Amino acid sequence: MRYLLAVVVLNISVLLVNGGDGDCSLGCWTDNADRAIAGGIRLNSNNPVEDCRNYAREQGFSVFAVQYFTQCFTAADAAETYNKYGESSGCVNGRGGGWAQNVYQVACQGNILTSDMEVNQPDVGWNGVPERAIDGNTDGSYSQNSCTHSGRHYQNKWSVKMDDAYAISKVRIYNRLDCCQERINEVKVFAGPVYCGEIAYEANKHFYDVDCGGAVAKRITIVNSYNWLTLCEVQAFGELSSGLW
Ligand SMILES: [Ca+2]
Repeated sequence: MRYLLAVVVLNISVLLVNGGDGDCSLGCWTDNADRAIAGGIRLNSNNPVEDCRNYAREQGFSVFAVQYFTQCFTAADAAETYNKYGESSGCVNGRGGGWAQNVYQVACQGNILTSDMEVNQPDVGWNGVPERAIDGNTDGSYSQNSCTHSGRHYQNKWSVKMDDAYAISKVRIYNRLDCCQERINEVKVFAGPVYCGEIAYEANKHFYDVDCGGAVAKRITIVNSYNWLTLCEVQAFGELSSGLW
């Protein structure tokens, strides 16, 4: 049972990476004439993900899907039914396909971090200033001036302070790709004081997602113990928290 659960969790995380916009997606799922999401096509649009999200939000629904490139599906119980016919590999560019639908969460806000936030990095080397990790550019080539760089110290840190408290679902870190990729191994992520997890290095992997489980925080801190710390981009996902933090 524990093994089965692990497989399911693994599959979901893979789908989150591959399903459309990566941040708000629940993956690509099969549909048929007896619709997985009841209610039929709600609208057709050339900008279907945004328009369908807005429509679903107006209705008070939590989940919607885009199918066949322009079609919007949503329903009050979409979150319970969207996966009833199993996974599909037929989705293209986040807009689904024939009998294949990209499913999204309505409330997902995308990347919380913005380039005007306050960042901190005690040690800077090779002009790798901390602002580079939130400049909106995920390029993994150091020559593009969009990756941070520290010297080699114990407990190398980078942090960002958000304007409000968020329940952090996950933090995404884009690694450098032109050199020295392995330095990202065992980099640890914290949401406020809560330890979220650490990165296990894989060759040529551009980004890593670390699950923070909804920890409420105003600050995200990334720590590399005795190695150079380079972050080509940091993104965070979650919901604005109404808690008193
Ligand atoms: Ca960057």
